[in-house]
Amino acid sequence: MAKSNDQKVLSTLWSAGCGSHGGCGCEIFVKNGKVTKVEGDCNHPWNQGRLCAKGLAIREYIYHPDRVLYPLKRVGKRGEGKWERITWDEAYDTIEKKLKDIREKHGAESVIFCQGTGRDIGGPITFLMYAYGSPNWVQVGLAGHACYTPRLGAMFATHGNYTVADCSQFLEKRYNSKEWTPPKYIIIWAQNPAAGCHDGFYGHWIIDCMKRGSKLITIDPRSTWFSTRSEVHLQNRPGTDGAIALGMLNVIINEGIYDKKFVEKWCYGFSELKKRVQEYSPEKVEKISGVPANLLRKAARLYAKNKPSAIQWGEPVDAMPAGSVVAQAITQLWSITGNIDVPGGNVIAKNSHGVTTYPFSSAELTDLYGADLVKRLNEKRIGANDYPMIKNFRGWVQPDVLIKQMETGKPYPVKAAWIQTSNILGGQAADPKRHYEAMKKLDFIVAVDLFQNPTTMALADIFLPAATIAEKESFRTWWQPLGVSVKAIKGLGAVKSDWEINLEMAKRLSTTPIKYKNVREVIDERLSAGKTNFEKLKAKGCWEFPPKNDPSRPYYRYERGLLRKDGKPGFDTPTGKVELYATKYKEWGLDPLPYYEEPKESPVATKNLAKEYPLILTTGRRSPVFFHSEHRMIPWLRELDPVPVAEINDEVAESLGIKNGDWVYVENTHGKIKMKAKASPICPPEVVSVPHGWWLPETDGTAPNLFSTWDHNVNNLTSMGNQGKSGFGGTNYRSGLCRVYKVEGGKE
Ligand SMILES: Nc1nc2c(c(=O)[nH]1)N[C@H]1C(S)=C(S)[C@@H](COP(=O)(O)OP(=O)(O)OC[C@H]3O[C@@H](n4cnc5c(=O)[nH]c(N)nc54)[C@H](O)[C@@H]3O)O[C@H]1N2
Ligand SMILES: Nc1nc2c(c(=O)[nH]1)N[C@H]1C(S)=C(S)[C@@H](COP(=O)(O)OP(=O)(O)OC[C@H]3O[C@@H](n4cnc5c(=O)[nH]c(N)nc54)[C@H](O)[C@@H]3O)O[C@H]1N2
Ligand SMILES: [Mo]
Repeated sequence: MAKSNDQKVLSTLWSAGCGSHGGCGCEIFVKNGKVTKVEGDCNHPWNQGRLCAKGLAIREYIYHPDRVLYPLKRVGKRGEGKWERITWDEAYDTIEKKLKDIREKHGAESVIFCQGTGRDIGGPITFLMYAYGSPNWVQVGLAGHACYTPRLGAMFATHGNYTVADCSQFLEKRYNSKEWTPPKYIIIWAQNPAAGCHDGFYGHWIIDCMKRGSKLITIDPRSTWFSTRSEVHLQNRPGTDGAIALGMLNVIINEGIYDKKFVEKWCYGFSELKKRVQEYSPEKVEKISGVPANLLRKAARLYAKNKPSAIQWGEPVDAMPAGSVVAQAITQLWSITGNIDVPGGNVIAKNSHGVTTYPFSSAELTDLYGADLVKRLNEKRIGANDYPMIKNFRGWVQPDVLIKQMETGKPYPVKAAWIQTSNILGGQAADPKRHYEAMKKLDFIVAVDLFQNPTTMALADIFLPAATIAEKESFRTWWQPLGVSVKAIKGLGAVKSDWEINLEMAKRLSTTPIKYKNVREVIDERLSAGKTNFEKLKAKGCWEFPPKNDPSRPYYRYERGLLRKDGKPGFDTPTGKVELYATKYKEWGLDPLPYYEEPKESPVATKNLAKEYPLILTTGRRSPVFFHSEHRMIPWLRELDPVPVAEINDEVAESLGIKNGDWVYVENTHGKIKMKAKASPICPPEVVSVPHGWWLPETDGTAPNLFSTWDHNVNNLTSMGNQGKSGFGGTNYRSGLCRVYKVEGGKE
């Protein structure tokens, strides 16, 4: 876009730098080996030249004076902040020796491999973990595994594949594609796509659809940019979305406005579902959720009667009591209306060209490391034996079980942690103090990051410096298109890419030989499943859509036999149909039909507590300029969002003597944190909305201050152990109780 004499490198943005769920095509401008600026690539079909503030600010991230550029060894006590620069050889040797000793004495399973959200890390971290022989791959402290996995699990069980609102993102000509049509209605459910890229979905796509006629329905306790442009806004009490979905199903089924042909031919268990939803009349749902029955009816009718229509949903669904059950109910809306894998409906999303980064499938794992390892992994994985859905769906540890196991040492002790791309204490974990106490006792902790943060300062013994996206080669298969990231500059200092680090460690720790000589060989082998390689993709501008008739291209794949291994028409489920009655849930000892479950802490469930803590706390409102706890040190971004802000209803604020801009405490039974109040009608009277991941990199990083994380991280008000029956959901990230009052003196 901009005229420049600098060398222009096309690439695909992902971590590290912009943070984000990534995938934007970008132009990295380079002069004398230095990045001068980053812009969006107009030719990339996903972002079409646009780039978020985090992407535009990557230069400030790469050259930030606080970036750690050399491996460090802790020389003082944990948290003292005393570090010594070491060579990579010393770092690798130390880690190799420690981890081998631990494996010998306690078994490989006693080492946990910890990541944060997707980013660019799933591939390298599982690769290393399996090479070492541990089954314990985890987002530490992500209570109830409340991000994405509950929704994925529900979709896997009910229709065998993931779906997403169809904004033409799977077609290279995008909005001009002949086979695509815009959704008539888009329901934006528990998500604010104006604030961030969500699981490979961009907010501006919705605006592009609106320009082409799409209308909106929003389901969100707060007002958002989208809700104010919606025909219907269902402003529910946080955590009651399961009831909303069941109420909408009730209306659609009882009024006979579902897609009868689709249900008859492609759905299993309709009569059982019909019976179940009778328990959820709109009037009953009004009592639970606060949403007027007639508004609920209106939303259900608009969605069902206008085909095609789509639903786009967010993380609060995962964090509901029984997240996988709420997700199941929502999937049934697009199923019974026949809005699945149709243009403008909920389209099935697959990894482009069938290329996967992670998790390596059991078949691949067996080829790589042998059948014994795979068998042993499943036996030892933390939480897998407690929760059949954890065992049978994805290779994660159950984090609520993990924290107990770290504390008790039962059934076996956790001895060490490899933390890569996660700020456990400063953003990810519920109840970070509990995690701090438990992890402080581990024998050995490695952190791979780019900056010191509360977790690395408090816990790490060795800090390994990772490369930014401009300093490494990588690839991206997450939904589509297939993309590669190109190394635009030489890494600063001694930084290495996550793949480089993990490949080297895997070679040292694996019990069987690792065949890859370098990272490029790993990347090319992964890409070979798509009959392409790194250089070919780079030459094409860094991205490519799958060829015609590839199963990863839409639409109507269930009719064309492109979803099942046996090549027969139908869905990839035991019955070959969309399972409204989920036989897999039944097999796992769960209710095969959806139901409503009240949050564990709420004005209804804990009436007495609500007298003391009368407001409902919902946390984790995304900021468009930060990715979780990242970016607080980046000047351009911090200027746009300088302090943590609690949104509170203006009339409630007035009644509490709180003015816009006052410093307030948000407090509950777990503790209190400090935020600046934003008094406005954004939140309804009963709700307070607080962002997560706040720490102040400009303050003292050593313990006990740890960059002020105890003062501002809202997770100090959350807890572990509220998971649903499946092991998923049921946390209090998105609905708990609190009170708010002014900080005396009003100062920071
Ligand atoms: N209260 C509350 N808490 C929440 C949430 C909420 O809604 N409310 N949301 C939860 C959710 S959904 C999630 S997914 C988690 C996310 O939690 P995390 O993914 O752990 O997010 P961050 O806290 O930003 O920590 C990421 C760390 O990785 C580093 N990093 C970034 N990119 C790279 C890279 O490429 N390589 C390496 N080696 N390091 C990198 C960053 O510098 C940072 O220190 O937080 C959860 N926490
Ligand atoms: N810029 C940026 N983008 C991000 C992230 C980031 O940190 N920064 N994080 C990424 C990650 S890992 C994730 S998981 C996603 C998460 O993204 P989302 O979960 O979609 O988070 P938000 O975009 O904050 O939208 C949540 C919306 O749900 C509403 N909400 C809160 N509680 C409830 C409830 O009980 N019911 C309903 N119906 N609505 C509720 C909130 O008011 C808010 O408007 O974002 C991803 N994208
Ligand atoms: Mo997430």
